[in-house]
Amino acid sequence: MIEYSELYPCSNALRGAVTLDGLWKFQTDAKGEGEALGWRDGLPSPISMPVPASFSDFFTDPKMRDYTGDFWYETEFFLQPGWENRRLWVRFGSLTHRGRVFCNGKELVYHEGGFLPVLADITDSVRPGKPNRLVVHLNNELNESSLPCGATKVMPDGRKLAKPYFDFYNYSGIHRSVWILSMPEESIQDYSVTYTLRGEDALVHYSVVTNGTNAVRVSLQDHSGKTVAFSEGAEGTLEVTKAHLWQVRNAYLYTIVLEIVENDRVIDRYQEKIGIRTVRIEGTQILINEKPVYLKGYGKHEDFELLGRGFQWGVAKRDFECMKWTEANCFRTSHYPYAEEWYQFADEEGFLILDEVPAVGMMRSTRNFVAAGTGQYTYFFEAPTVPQLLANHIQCTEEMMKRDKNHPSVFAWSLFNEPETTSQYAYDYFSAVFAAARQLDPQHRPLTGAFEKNSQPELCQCYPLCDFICLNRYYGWYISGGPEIDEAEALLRAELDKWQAKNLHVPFVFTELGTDTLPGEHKLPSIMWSEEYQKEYYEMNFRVFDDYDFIQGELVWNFADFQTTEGIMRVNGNKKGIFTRTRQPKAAAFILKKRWEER
Ligand code: CKX
Repeated sequence: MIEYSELYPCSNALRGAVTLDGLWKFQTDAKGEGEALGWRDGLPSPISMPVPASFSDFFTDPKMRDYTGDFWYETEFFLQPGWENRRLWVRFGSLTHRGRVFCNGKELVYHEGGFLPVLADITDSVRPGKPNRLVVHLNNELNESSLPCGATKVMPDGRKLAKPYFDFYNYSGIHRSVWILSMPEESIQDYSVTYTLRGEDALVHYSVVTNGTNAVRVSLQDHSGKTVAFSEGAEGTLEVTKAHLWQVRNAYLYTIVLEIVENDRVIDRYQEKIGIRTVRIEGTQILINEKPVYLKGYGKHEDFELLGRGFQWGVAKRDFECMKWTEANCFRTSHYPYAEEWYQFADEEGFLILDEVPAVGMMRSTRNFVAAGTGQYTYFFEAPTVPQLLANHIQCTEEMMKRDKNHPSVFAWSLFNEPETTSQYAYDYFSAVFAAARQLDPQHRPLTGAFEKNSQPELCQCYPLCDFICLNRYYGWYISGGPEIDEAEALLRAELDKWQAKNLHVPFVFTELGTDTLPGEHKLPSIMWSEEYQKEYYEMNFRVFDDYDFIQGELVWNFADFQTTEGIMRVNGNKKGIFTRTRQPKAAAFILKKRWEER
């Protein structure tokens, strides 16, 4: 279990939070000798590097852009006045893919996994009134027990190169904000909420974890700041009369205020926005607040020009505006948990999130998308790295659920993307992942994962583990594309008929479908890669979906063009975006907009 608090930084009269975002020092360490040479005490010849951002796309030298191995970041900070006798933490939104943190030369924490927060208690390492040196030692190599999976190739000159088993660039660095947090000695560590709807009213069941024994009290404020419910005790229920529900694309957020009270004095306070809503699956329907919802939206990436995977509020804002313009209501955090700010934004905008762990690349192929799209078979789970992979997978799932559990936007958890699922090994592996995950979410949200073409109804061993079934299918692109699109339609219908014949009575959601499309490429009649073909492909797929009532959602691939590893199948990245990488619509965007406005 994680001993530290994953709560998002919050500041008020009792808690402080300041970011260290800005220009840091940076140095690569190709020989991995920085540790022995004492770089924890300061980098010998650094260059400057923006945080948060991936380092890759700032460089003009390809060897620096594709740098794989150890690298270091460093910055300096002062404590704020009044922070001398406080408990102090440093919090990284993520360190990709693994990192070790040092404060004034003292090693504080090592964390594996590049997409979830890393925290270290710096209380005993900092010097009030003096500059404090924060150094981070990172590594971005891929292997078959890392999430995501891949390999690291050593070139004849000794240089390392990432060989992802996945179709997105191996962006690395400090991608999310870094915070120094000041907290009281006795503090709120965690909280969970679950909901019951009772006619017009709602019950908010809460439980609060602190690191002390003093009393806890909890209140709920409405949009205007008025307290509408109050309760005492670390566990309890807030009764909200005439509750405003958090609805899809019509969000209402309350603020929950948690306090620790010692002798009538409040010694810690944590406040966060929450939304009252329920999630349930009934037969083939996904119910939010007991009403069926059809998922309309996208698989996304954290990806943008120059910044790579670095979080930027401006990019998030534009993405939500574009998604709303098409009347989308949902996105999948393919293929890793995103920066927490995405979830806060989705909470406000009423978007549903299918939250995904970085369990991608679980097929031994560096052109995995081809294997996955065409149904080529590759074993994976028989490999000897499995015990460590499984441990990492469960740890990631646990950290993601702990971090994201209170967001109303998160309606379900995706525990994998396109692994090999047809062997007994795969079943054993995923049974362990699902069993662990079932214990973790206080709201018991549905669990699923995205299945690729190999995972056919007669072969897949793992779909029974899922509460609803997500299909990534490319009939008309990887299979029977262009002039063979009629055949593609027949093949898609044939597969759906087989699923239907199984009478599973669960919802199915398409979590990927799409065609690479070069913006501005026009052709009449259409050919593959043209904007016209992207439209025709979607029209065909949507026509089929509408004939199967167990299909309860369509998350198209991808929201926007995104960067990948170079190769003969990718022209400066994956071009399946409905929007370009700079977020301008391709012609198919208007097809989606029309369809989703009417659905
Ligand atoms: N699915 C058939 C995983 C995504 C890829 C996508 C693609 C594949 C398709 C597999 O990460 O980008 O090839 O476009």
